[in-house]
Amino acid sequence: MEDLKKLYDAILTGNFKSAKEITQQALAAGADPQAMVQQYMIPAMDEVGRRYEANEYFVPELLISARAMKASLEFIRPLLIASGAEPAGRVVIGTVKGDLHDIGKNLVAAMLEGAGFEVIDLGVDVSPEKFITALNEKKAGLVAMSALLTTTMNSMKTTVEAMKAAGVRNNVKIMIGGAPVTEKYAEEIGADGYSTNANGAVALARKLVAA
Ligand code: B12
Repeated sequence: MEDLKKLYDAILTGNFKSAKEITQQALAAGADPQAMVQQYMIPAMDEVGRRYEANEYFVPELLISARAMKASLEFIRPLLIASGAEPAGRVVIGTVKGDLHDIGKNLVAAMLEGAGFEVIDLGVDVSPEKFITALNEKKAGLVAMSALLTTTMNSMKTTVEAMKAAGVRNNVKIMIGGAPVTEKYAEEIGADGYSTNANGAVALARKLVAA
């Protein structure tokens, strides 16, 4: 699959048109979708994350790479589902109640998807009840909450408490993030982890599903 190095490059450089074309051509030529994801696409997003952490890439580069990854995954996802390949984990993600900021949340969702997680994105202004319903329906092992406002951070606490009251807290790992969130706050509300950025979110999710 030598020419699939081009797919790696297209994702790394955020060329979504190329990513789409190469994916379609490779699949038509009989390439193995799982190998494409594992050997080229996830490594490309891992490298994007590494560059971001090294301050070689910034938010715009992350976003365009994530867009290229998504473009390619649109063709691959149905084939993976049909083949019954197991995702790395299933994550329910959303921006908490009262909060409409979704750029960071979308980035985290895209990076998780790029890392092989199945992501159920509930959008913004997500109530505790909506998180709980999705966790029950989708049998997700992870929940990821985002908040950008000091005033809406409290919705994370309310959601954790509602999860406890609904008896679902012990079935899931909880990760939180967003600019005002700190490790101390994560501990305070009883979340299992927090990260300051999308790349760290992937490492955290991998750690939490392995625990
Ligand atoms: C864009 C923006 C908006 C846009 C949002 C558009 C959108 N679709 O998201 C709009 C214009 C709608 C908006 C509205 C408001 N905003 Co605003 N907004 C911002 C701004 C400029 C950028 C946020 C952003 O996208 N950052 C880029 C992303 C990539 O970073 P990020 O979100 O932090 O995400 C990263 C990490 O935090 C982490 N992460 C994020 N989520 C998660 C989740 C998990 C699980 C993990 C592990 C990690 C993680 O990974 C991400 C990627 O690395 C910030 C200022 C700033 N510089 O942060 C203000 C800011 C957040 N907004 C602010 C305010 C006050 C508001 C308004 C109340 C303004 C108003 N008076 O109407 C409203 C609130 C609306 C609402 N109810 O939510 C304040 C918040 C102050 C505070 N401390 O509470 C800020 C800080 C601006 C300021 N300096 O005053 N806003």
